[in-house]
Amino acid sequence: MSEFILINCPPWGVAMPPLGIAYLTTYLKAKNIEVKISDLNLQLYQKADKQQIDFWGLDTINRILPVKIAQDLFYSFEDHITEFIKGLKDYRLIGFSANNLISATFAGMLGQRIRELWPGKILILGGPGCYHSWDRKVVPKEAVDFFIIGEGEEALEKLIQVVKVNQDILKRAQQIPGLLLHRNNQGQRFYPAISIKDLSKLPYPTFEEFDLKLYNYAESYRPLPILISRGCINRCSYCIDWYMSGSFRLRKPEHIVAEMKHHVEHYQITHVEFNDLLCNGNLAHLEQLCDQLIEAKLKITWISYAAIRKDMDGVLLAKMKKAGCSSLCYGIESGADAVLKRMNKRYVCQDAAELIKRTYKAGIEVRMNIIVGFPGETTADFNQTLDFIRTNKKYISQVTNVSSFVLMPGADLSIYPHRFGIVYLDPNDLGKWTDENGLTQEERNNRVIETCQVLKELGIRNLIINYQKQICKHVHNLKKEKILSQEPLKKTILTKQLIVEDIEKKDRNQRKQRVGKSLILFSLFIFSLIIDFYLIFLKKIRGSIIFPGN
Ligand code: B12
Ligand code: SF4
Repeated sequence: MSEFILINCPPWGVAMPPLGIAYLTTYLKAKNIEVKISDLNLQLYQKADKQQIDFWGLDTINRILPVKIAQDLFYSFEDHITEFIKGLKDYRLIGFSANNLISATFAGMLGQRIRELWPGKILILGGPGCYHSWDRKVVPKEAVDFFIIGEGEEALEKLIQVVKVNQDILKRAQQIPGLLLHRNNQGQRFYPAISIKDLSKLPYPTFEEFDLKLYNYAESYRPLPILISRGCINRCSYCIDWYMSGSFRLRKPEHIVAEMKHHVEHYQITHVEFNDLLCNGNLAHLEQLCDQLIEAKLKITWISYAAIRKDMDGVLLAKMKKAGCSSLCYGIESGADAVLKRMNKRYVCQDAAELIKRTYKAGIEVRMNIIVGFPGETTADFNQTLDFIRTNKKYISQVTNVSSFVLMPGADLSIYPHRFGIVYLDPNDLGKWTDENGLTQEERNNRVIETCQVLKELGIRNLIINYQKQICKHVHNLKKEKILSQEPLKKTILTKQLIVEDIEKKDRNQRKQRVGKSLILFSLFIFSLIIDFYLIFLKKIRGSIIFPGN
């Protein structure tokens, strides 16, 4: 029996197995380390009643009330969780995987319960949900011994080796790049993990530990997730993914094709979803991949996110279609060039319009995402977005995500709010901000509603709507059903305060660094002036600088 277990914490998608844990288990297996997995997310989802299902609703995963939602989720499944914890008795090391702030909070609560029962267990937390310092603050000290920040394969392997040796665990663990002490952190020096250079050397996930029958969109659509790359080539001002995912790296096409072949042969799948941030970061690579997929004659279709690129021509798109690409979701985000510029997008609306037309003509379904209420977005800009949809409706099959803009801590917009005209209305609430035009959350919500109405009128599908009122409605529903825990909201507010403090601290540090640099430059300038004057003086009294006396 294995001594190690990895647990996928809710809420997360349930239509496909979690790729993070899948990568970790296959990697460890290749290193002869046996690890168990448990998808608690899926287990709770399967037990959920009509009201509880709401916790997995895409639009409930919002930063505004993460602690509250995690508490409600935890307490409403308490009996099942208690039983689940009993089953963890024999594991020495328990790893939680958290994809967002709610699941990180949930993992913290789970860790606390486990600690009460078995104080000696080694508890760790990894995944995007604990990447940032402000996210980690929702996890109590006693709940987790270590965080693993960023890619987990190498750090987890090293930690398990240390645990196996069972000597000086704390001392040795803190040397591991990517590992951060939490419970016993007394000023540890953290060494960030270096992104894995050659992704083709990582064994691809084989999903042997998962019961794949349990994950499904529908009987006819049973995809598996894969990655053809990690990282992103772009640097959008509102985004945190590009730096969380490390530098942009690609897997060799033959390695990707081998993975797809494996899935077809072992699981008879006919669909794959690329979980990449974008599939068209490197067009030459994408073309090679398509060539090899066509040659492999896999009866498989795939979908992916993609960025708007002027240089993505019809020939490549036709090849992608032939290679099985059935749908591309473009993060177009706005129909106004002024807004795209603020977003640091590398295209103008015309480029987006032309690319979706080419995509449609190649027979690939076009999906897109939209953000409304971006700082600085005027009513005229917003109307341009609606016009963009109207003008291009023929080509758009789905607007996957309509979001009211959310300030993500860590994004350029949050670090440099003044550059984007952002004014915080309440220092305790990051959700409350306005811009130079006085844009309110109500207006942002109204723009979401208006967009959805236009989509409805045009007959364009819309999958996810993110706006803040949804959250209130969700909490209100829970209150009505009396499953809302009685915990005060204090902790939520505290989290937001910590987020604000963190950003302010970061800002202060950056200011200090800037002042330091300016001081050094100024001193160098003064020093060079002194030398100049000295040389002039020397020349005056001796006639020459180099050969005195000449
Ligand atoms: C694909 C994807 C989805 C898919 C998921 C499908 C699926 N089941 O696989 C879909 C479209 C459903 C989705 C939905 C959402 N997503 Co999403 N998604 C992603 C994306 C692009 C990739 C995830 C992935 O597969 N990564 C590949 C694997 C290999 O990487 P990984 O999971 O990070 O795991 C590695 C490390 O983190 C670490 N690790 C992970 N777990 C553990 C555990 C331990 C113990 C250790 C040691 C290490 C470790 O090691 C792993 C291997 O290196 C990420 C972006 C990103 N950069 O991560 C966003 C992301 C995770 N999603 C995010 C969000 C917000 C959402 C939504 C809420 C969006 C929305 N409102 O619509 C929903 C929520 C879904 C739900 N119902 O719960 C955020 C989370 C932000 C945060 N920190 O809070 C991210 C980071 C993107 C973002 N910045 O907005 N998403
Ligand atoms: S293209 Fe997408 S993942 Fe890349 S920086 Fe922009 S928003 Fe982030």
